[in-house]
Amino acid sequence: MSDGAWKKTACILCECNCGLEVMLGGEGGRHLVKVRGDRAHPASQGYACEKPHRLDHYQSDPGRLTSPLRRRPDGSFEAIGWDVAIREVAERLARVRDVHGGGAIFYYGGGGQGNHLPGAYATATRRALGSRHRSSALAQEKTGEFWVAARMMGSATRADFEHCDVALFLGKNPWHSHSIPRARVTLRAIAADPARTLIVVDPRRTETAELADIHLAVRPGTDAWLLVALVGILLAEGRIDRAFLERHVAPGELAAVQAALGRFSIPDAIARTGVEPALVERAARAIGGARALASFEDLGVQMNHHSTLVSYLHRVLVLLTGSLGKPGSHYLPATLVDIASGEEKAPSPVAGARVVGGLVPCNVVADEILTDHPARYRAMLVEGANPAHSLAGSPRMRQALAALDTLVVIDVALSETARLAHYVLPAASQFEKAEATFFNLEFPRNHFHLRRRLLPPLAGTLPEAEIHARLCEALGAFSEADLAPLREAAGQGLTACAMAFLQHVLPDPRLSGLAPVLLYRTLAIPDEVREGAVLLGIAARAAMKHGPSLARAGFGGSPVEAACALFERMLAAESGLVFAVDEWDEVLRRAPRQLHLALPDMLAELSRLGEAPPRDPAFPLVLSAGERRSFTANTIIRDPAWRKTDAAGALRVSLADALALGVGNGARVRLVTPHGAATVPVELSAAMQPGHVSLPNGLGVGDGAGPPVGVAPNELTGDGDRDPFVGTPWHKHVPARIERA
Ligand SMILES: Nc1nc2c(c(=O)[nH]1)N[C@H]1C(S)=C(S)[C@@H](COP(=O)(O)OP(=O)(O)OC[C@H]3O[C@@H](n4cnc5c(=O)[nH]c(N)nc54)[C@H](O)[C@@H]3O)O[C@H]1N2
Ligand SMILES: Nc1nc2c(c(=O)[nH]1)N[C@H]1C(S)=C(S)[C@@H](COP(=O)(O)OP(=O)(O)OC[C@H]3O[C@@H](n4cnc5c(=O)[nH]c(N)nc54)[C@H](O)[C@@H]3O)O[C@H]1N2
Ligand code: SF4
Ligand SMILES: [Mo]
Repeated sequence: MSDGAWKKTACILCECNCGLEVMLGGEGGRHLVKVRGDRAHPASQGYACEKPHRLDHYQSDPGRLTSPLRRRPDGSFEAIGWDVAIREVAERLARVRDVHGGGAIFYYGGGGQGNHLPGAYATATRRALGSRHRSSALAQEKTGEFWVAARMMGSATRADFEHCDVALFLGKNPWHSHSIPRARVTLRAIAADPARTLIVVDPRRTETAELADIHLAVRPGTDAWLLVALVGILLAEGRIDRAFLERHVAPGELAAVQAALGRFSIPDAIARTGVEPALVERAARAIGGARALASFEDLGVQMNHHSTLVSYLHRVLVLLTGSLGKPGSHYLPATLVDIASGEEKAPSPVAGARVVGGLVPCNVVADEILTDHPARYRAMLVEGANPAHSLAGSPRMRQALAALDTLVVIDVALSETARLAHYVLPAASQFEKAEATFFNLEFPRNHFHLRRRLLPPLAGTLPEAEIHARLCEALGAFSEADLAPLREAAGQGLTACAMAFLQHVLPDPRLSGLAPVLLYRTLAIPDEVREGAVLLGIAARAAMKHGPSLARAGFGGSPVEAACALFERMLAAESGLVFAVDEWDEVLRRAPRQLHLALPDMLAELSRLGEAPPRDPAFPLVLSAGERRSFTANTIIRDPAWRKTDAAGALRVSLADALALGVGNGARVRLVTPHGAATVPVELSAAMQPGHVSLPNGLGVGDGAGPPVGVAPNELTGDGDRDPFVGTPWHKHVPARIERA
């Protein structure tokens, strides 16, 4: 039964966060009994894939936590009250800070596919603790792209697939993984139009590749060679945008790239990819002849050999073809929060690893803990992430987490990481508080969606905003006197609040870092959007940075007026809103005046691209550990019953390999890598090429009582297998063999 009313929210299962309408019902009216796409959502416009219809498996998971937990000396957990939990967590973290300095307190997470507000509030707790080092999943996928993009065009770009005539997907299967709005609609439209060309680079014949005009089924791990060939052909045939290059790139840089690529033989490069030369040439000519090229690289190349080099060569292709700043090509969106910073910070304290965008490479986290180095991390706060499962080399990650003086986990479930914690703080679900993400990267109209709370928090849980406010209070980070000017303004309307914030909080270095919780504690806003308080500060920053874009979206006037108007609209717009409207010529104004085609470190890396290291004959196969499928969504939904298909998470194997091994569909095999072994059912797949096998992402989670369902991919990976520049893992290229079970 339901109350018959559709309520607005969004899907939390991938970064698209499609707008949804749901009906509540069932026991206590707390279940999501009906789900459909929300036509009023500015980006998804009613679109939804198959996954959110089963979102109640998230909301109503029987494993939801309902009390803070404290670890006993024997390793078991006891339930404790919130006051005790907050006091003891604050005391333990403060002790680490006082003895070893805030640098010893490491923060991981801050939100997943649907929830970024916790990370915003956590900045206050981190400030109160003096915590300097942090990371998140972005530092095991995107940091290489961010780092080269920042140096080449100022920032990472996105592309306008809706209006491109050539679409290129590198190591990405958007049919399942999405990442662009209404992916299947857009893919079908490109495929159906004879004037447009869809190019997919993937060893597998994916659902996206099935739709493609050109499928370049490279041998796993050879994308750098493919890009050398594609760029080489464009240069050799002069299919480059000279006018664009003359305007935006120093002439010496084109010459440097030409020289570096001129050292390669194109036929040899193509031969290494295993693709038919005529097909590579066709792709190069389509790219070189494009009116507008939109391209997207993802995990197939970013979690693979040469990942940073491939990110670089991909951008060389974009710049050579002038695919920046015109409709249908790449753009730099107006953002609310810059989640794609490629700025380099001080290296990590123990391993000395390169830190991009403030994120320590995930693959060195264990190295930063498992050492007697005085600057090692001794405490960790994990929130909305499950690193014991999601980061490379789970056994070593567990060892590292167990070596910490204090591990605090904020989660809705007793995740693999939470099970190792000293304290677990149960969060309200994403439908029991206001939530949002900063994954909004559209152009020329960019949107934002603050979803309102649909239900009161499950008894015993708290929204993260409240948890961080209480932690800051317990740490003595601010006093009632600090709140007084904001409290006083609260009675006089939003403009007064914004002015008080700008006058009393932002200029005071002690208070500015605490801004999120100060706003949360003082702004008078409805309960359904209470956790949106931090957005006033974010709107103020956006008004200062992107004033004209906001003004075109209807938020004009002085920065304070614009920020207040935007903030009010964020709170009111149940389906989300367009907060920025741009013009295409804005893109090249937003980028640095000089774009960079030649990065010396990447050209040096290119010159080292040579013979592949010999393969260990004990592991003749390449395992891609973590494929996105119809019913995978990281570890957001833990109950395997949510999967309509592939509940056990089969290992996809080519027909040739299955025949050679003598295994049929459904047979259980032992999958062995240098790092571990697992038993898994086989699915014979015509999409796989011989020598390549593929495991789904996000399986191998359980309630801790029985064995987990499916294989946890990182029991089979190791954190040493990583990119030399930014430390991203090589999960799509794990040496493996199959044994008959
Ligand atoms: N259904 C679903 N959607 C999701 C998610 C989910 O868990 N489930 N997760 C979300 C997240 S967090 C992310 S980061 C994105 C990731 O989205 P994608 O990167 O699209 O996802 P994957 O399936 O991991 O990898 C993409 C492709 O890389 C290919 N690949 C493997 N080896 C190689 C290679 O050597 N070269 C090339 N070119 N390709 C190779 C694989 O065959 C696969 O088809 O998906 C998001 N969307
Ligand atoms: N081998 C291999 N490993 C991979 C990948 C791969 O392809 N192969 N993919 C990687 C990628 S791209 C990513 S993005 C990561 C994802 O891995 P993580 O960043 O670790 O994120 P999730 O698995 O999404 O975990 C989300 C956690 O948040 C919890 N949660 C849900 N809602 C809330 C809430 O409202 N509040 C709080 N506090 N917690 C909540 C969930 O219970 C879950 O424990 O995995 C990575 N790991
Ligand atoms: S595309 Fe992503 S956000 Fe949209 S409905 Fe599917 S899983 Fe949810
Ligand atoms: Mo991801």
